[in-house]
Amino acid sequence: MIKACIFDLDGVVVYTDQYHYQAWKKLANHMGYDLTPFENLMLKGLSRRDSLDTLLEMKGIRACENEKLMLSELKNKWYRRLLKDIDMSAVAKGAEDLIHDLRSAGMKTALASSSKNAGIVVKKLRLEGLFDVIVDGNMVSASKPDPEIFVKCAGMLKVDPNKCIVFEDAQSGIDAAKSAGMHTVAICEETSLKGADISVKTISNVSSNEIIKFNSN
Ligand code: B16
Ligand code: MG
Repeated sequence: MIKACIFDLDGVVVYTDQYHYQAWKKLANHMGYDLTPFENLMLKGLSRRDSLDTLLEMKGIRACENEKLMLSELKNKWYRRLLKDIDMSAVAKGAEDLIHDLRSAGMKTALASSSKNAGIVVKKLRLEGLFDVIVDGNMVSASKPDPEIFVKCAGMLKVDPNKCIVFEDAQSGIDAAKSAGMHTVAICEETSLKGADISVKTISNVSSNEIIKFNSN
């Protein structure tokens, strides 16, 4: 039986993945390149710095440490600007109901986001009450696909990793959850993610009963 549900933030609970994409695309344009939605899949779920390194490598751009710092600050400035107008319409349809249903059934819930801006989003949209534990990019040293963030959540919730199920929209997140020994639900509109136990197009397609009855053994 599953005892804890761990949710990614960007692209799962809120549609901020679109804002991250817009900001990365603007940065790519700033450097004279484009970034397609398909190329953006490689960046999803990674920390800001790992995303930047992936983007630079993808486009064959060399940059020194200072330039990388400047570029990642620029991307963050643009991302934060997009966050200014964020409101409840950015919350994924069905996310709050699903989390309420799972909590009513006795599940513990956690948020595990690589984003250092997760706190701003959670506070602005008043989502704190949905989670027993919140772990973000400021609290880990290695980002997804490293399992650290999920292992940390399980430890704070005091639940065995094998009794946890992770909801993710990025391949790096599915890989991280698998490495942590957890079960996975892939939320992915365009393409399928490899290795997930359950796959749905949006979080509104997740059945709380399926999660509650999921056989974790
Ligand atoms: P920041 P998640 C991740 O959040 C995003 O998927 C990823 O696109 C972003 O680069 C990363 O956070 C870092 O975000 O620049 O705000 O620290 O999907 O793990 O909730
Ligand atoms: Mg995500």
